[in-house]
Amino acid sequence: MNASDDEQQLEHRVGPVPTGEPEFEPYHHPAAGWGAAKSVTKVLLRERELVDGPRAVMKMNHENSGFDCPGCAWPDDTKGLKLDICENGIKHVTWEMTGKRVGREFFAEHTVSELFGWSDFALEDQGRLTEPMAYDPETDRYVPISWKDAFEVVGAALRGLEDPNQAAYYTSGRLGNEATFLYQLMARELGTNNLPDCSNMCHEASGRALQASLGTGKGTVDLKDWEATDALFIMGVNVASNAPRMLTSLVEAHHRGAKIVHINPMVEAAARKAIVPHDFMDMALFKSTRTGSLNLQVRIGGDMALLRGIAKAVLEQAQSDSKALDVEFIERHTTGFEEYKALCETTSWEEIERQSGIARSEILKAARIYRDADRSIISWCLGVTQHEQGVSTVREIVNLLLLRGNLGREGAGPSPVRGHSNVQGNRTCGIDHRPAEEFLDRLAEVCRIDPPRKHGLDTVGTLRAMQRGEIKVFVGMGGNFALAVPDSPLAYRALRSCDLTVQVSTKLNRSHLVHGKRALILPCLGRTEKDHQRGGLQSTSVEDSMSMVHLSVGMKKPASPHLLSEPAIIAGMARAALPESETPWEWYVEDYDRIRDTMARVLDGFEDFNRRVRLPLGFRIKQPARELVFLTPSGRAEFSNSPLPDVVPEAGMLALGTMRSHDQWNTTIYSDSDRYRGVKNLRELVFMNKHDMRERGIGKLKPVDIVAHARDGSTRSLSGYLAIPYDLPRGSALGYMPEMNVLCALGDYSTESDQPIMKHLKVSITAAG
Ligand SMILES: Nc1nc2c(c(=O)[nH]1)N[C@H]1C(S)=C(S)[C@@H](COP(=O)(O)OP(=O)(O)OC[C@H]3O[C@@H](n4cnc5c(=O)[nH]c(N)nc54)[C@H](O)[C@@H]3O)O[C@H]1N2
Ligand SMILES: Nc1nc2c(c(=O)[nH]1)N[C@H]1C(S)=C(S)[C@@H](COP(=O)(O)OP(=O)(O)OC[C@H]3O[C@@H](n4cnc5c(=O)[nH]c(N)nc54)[C@H](O)[C@@H]3O)O[C@H]1N2
Ligand SMILES: [Mo]
Repeated sequence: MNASDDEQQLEHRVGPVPTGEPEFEPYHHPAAGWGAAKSVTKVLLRERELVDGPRAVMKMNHENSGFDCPGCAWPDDTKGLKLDICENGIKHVTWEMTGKRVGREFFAEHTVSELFGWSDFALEDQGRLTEPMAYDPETDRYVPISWKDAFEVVGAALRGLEDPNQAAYYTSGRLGNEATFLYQLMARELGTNNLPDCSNMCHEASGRALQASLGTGKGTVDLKDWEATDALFIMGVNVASNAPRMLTSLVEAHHRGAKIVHINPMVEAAARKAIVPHDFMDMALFKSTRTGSLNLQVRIGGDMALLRGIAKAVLEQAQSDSKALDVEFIERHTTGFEEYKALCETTSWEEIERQSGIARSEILKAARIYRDADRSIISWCLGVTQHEQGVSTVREIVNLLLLRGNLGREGAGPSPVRGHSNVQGNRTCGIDHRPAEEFLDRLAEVCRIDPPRKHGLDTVGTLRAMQRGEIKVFVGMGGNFALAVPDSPLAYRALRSCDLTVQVSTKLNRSHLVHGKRALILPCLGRTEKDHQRGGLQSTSVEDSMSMVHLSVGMKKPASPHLLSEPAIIAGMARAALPESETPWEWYVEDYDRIRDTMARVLDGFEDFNRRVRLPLGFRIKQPARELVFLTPSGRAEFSNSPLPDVVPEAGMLALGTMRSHDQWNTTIYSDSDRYRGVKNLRELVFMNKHDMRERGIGKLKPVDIVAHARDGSTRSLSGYLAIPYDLPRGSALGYMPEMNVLCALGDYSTESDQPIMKHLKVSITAAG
């Protein structure tokens, strides 16, 4: 690639070329409902899937038949009866099932340099990849390669490394459990724990915080708890767009009389009212339900102060109200309460109001709801985690829950909303750059390998190592690493410095065009497709946000006869890299039950895996914290006591968060509209408070320059973005990923979680010069 590397703007569009003028009108309709239905029809038409699309949707997320919706990690309806679907799940599935194909003729027609100039939307819009391709530097084109030769290219490169740590193996959270297990086995048999994954960018903070506080790195509640709770606190998640099936739970909760508190700088669509997507009577009657009791528009990064305020209020209440705290629970199950109480007392209300951006009277309302609820659930996503203080904030969530014994009983507990459909399963099944010793011991014993003990690289670590020239081979098992990671120009340079980049993918994306000296595209089956191996039709398992593991079986004819399954591709690479390996790679791929039998012996909670995963709703992985068993050093749930960070922007500066629009799936863009936020034909925008705009002389839909100031003093900028006056706290601004990844400095990752700080950039915004 010869595109200029020094520019900070992305050198290509991400979204489609707009078909009309940018528009913005605040949205006042309920979430889901007919707007969603219309949007689905448009996508089905575009993907030429009007026949198969609806049929597939009927098969999605059904009790022990059909495939797991790859759209998100929200659990399936416990009753297993309803059609549990949503607009964005349908879009996501039809995106995979598209009738369009990108074959060898396409690659013969276009050089990689030319394709690099295309938008990311246009790249994926070409359809499904059909056969393995290798980069030919002579012609700057991808040319067909046989599977055998492709595996040999990978094998030779890996065998040729001086040190196995010169390779990194990235996982995106779509990968099923069986492939995940084989993938980490391959990396570790080769001798490295370099297993960066997308979770390093989303819920690393949640895992570390829950582990430290409760000894289990996952949420403790399930859907039954959601159905039983009295109060829901929904923090930093755009429910209607990113976890739409949660809308059903919110509507049910409201009907039951439960209170729902939304904590978000934006009043997102789900914080007002919703129409249950699969409730056809409600749809027909336009009957919407309120899904919010209280909105707290916290400033960016202000969640920890807000939580501290609620805790402070509950502790104050306890002076005159013997039921405000669950004293018995605190005494029996926790440690560190006195210190935390003292910390809450010394944190002043002025400080809490200033740091959260919320008036004390509003915080007291939330505290009242929390105090009056017998059972509370606190749920969160990226608005909480992608910050410097992500771990401390999640621990503060747990602190608040512990005060009233909201743990280990029905209807109560922490409930992180995970991202990719199997990102939680990936970690459970061994994708961890900091693996536990006990896990490695079991792996060594059962698989008879000698796994490395030294910790490996995560996502940020991999990019830094590439920058230093220490990574020669990069394998991307799904995802779109180049576009998803921070500091795009640096990331592009880093990837281009590799000797070999390998992408296992379903669709053409940026990571195929930002490549090493040699490069391979290895196309795989999607989750909706039939996976036939010697042992017959195979299924794979996935784990949802609430630790339920169940089977997913494809039902569609593969997009091309040349596709291989992910387990088969991993086995092919592993055999080529490890010709002498005693691991029965080929035998595993013949029948995934065999992989599961090995997993049952290695992984905690997977005993009798093959039988239990075939139970009607699968099985739930044991959650010690749920049973009030705390695998912490003290054997108790541990209160944390971190000081509040200073998150108030300096004079003239703003805090900028990067997030998704309604019509995108991470780096996959469906359109340039964001329906629930009232935006049309525009992605290159920044949402701002209207006073912040006026102060800077910026008009509605007028162009601005954005300069991000990194910790090391360097700056990154974007120009020509259009400002949208939005109901936001002063000092807070928001815009879209992945475009805004150019503003995220690689060095700006959380010292608590190593997660890139994607929700809190320090920026100055001025009217375009
Ligand atoms: N349709 C669809 N579904 C998806 C995805 C997708 O791209 N499209 N992505 C999947 C993945 S991988 C993930 S990780 C999840 C992501 O799901 P979300 O966490 O909902 O993702 P974002 O769009 O980044 O939204 C962040 C939300 O946090 C709010 N926010 C920003 N800063 C703060 C803050 O400081 N405090 C608080 N309280 N809130 C803040 C924003 O206003 C926004 O509502 O969704 C998953 N599901
Ligand atoms: N600035 C900023 N950056 C962010 C975020 C943010 O909030 N702000 N969020 C971060 C988060 S939470 C995440 S999870 C990452 C997302 O990072 P990734 O998971 O790396 O990216 P995706 O966009 O989900 O990957 C899309 C690609 O996956 C491939 N794919 C789809 N289905 C399959 C399949 O079944 N198998 C295989 N092998 N490939 C498949 C397709 O080729 C598609 O192009 O982005 C992160 N980046
Ligand atoms: Mo994610």
